[in-house]
Amino acid sequence: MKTEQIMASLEAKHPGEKEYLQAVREVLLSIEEVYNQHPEFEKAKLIERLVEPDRILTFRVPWTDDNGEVHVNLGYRVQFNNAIGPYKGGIRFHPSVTLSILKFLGFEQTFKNALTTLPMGGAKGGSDFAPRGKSDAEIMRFCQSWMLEAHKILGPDTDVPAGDIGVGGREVGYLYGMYKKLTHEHTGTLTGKGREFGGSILRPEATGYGACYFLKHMLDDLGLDIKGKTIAVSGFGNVAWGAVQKATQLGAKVVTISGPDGYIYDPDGISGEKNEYMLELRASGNDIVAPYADKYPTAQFFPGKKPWEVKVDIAMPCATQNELDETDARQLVANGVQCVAEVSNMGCTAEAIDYFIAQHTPFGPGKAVNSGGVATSGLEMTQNAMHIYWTAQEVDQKLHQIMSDVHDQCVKYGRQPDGFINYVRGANIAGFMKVAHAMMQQGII
Ligand code: 2IT
Repeated sequence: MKTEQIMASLEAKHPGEKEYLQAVREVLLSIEEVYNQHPEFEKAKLIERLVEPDRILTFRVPWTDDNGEVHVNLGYRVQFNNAIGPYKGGIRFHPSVTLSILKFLGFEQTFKNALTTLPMGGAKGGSDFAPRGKSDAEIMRFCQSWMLEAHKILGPDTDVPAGDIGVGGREVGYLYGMYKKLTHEHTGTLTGKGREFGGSILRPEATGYGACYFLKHMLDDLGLDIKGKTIAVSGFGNVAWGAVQKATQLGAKVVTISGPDGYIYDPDGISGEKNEYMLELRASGNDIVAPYADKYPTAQFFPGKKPWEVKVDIAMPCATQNELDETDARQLVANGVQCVAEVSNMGCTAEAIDYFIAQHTPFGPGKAVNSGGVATSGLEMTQNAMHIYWTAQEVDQKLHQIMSDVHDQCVKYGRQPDGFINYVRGANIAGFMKVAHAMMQQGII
């Protein structure tokens, strides 16, 4: 495989799809060496088949606001790869959503899902709809309209969506309600559902919890203890909330959260009631964190800035793609950061990751660190298929085991002769090898 040659051809075919091209390049560069040890992969044009999604559904999503005005958004479902199981991956509602972003997310999801050890293929979907400031009734009508089109290609053994940015328990409920009405079935075709109708009790916390379990393994390997460590978290959504809760339980102190308006620095630590207040801020629909500093006088609000300028032991980006760049990486390293666990999908730019690795700063990539979210979705699928219910304790125990297995796979493929673990390489190779072997056994399709 010649990465540059494949990239040139992809750039020509998909000009301007910068996030998608960024995600593909990162994976190709790290698997090139193992790929070249398998001439049968090259002969089967494995990479050429793997970098293009199986199919993409794009559609128009018309909806009516509370004043009777009609709006039209774009809807998508990118079914990327189902070599190891039914398509699986979240739905994102955000004005920044483009086909490029959903293709990058679907591509990443394919490898992430392979890492979870569960049989799930990769997909992603969503819309450029902006939930900010919308009423509950508007959100419901939008979700219903999205599903009216998308349900045609979904199914419990075909394609199982879940939440992502802008899609939480409320939206999954509305989406599932319409899916059920249209198909006359109750087979659990979405995950992240309410626990009253088949949802996993731990799904809301799972991404953040899993990220902290992974972080703990990273620290264990370094001979460090999470207890007493200070952590900078970005974002203030579901994922940040779960990460803050678990990190605090494990004895760390989270000192930042952030929103599109800036970041909050709270040297006393964000925990307990303060962490729950974060959910209130989110539910307000305004998408700002500034009010935190009005409510809690120990905290300071830094408008328009990112939390990576704060001196901390650990950084956990939990917001969105490319939220941490090389300048931020340099600042964190200069301030003595000991470990970076990327929780958002592609939260760090390629330059930031290269810098961390060059400095031998342990860096866990999103597809490994945040895989506990989709893994718990996989457990929800199992519960639904078996018509059973697992307790929080049972789910947490399984999640623990999965994160430990994901970490082991990263170590297996990422440990360098000098002992440093290149988690990016480890996660990409482990995820790729599983998908590659599955594709090889299924022929040219
Ligand atoms: O990025 C992700 O892994 C998710 N948004 C969760 C996907 C899922 O199907 O639970």
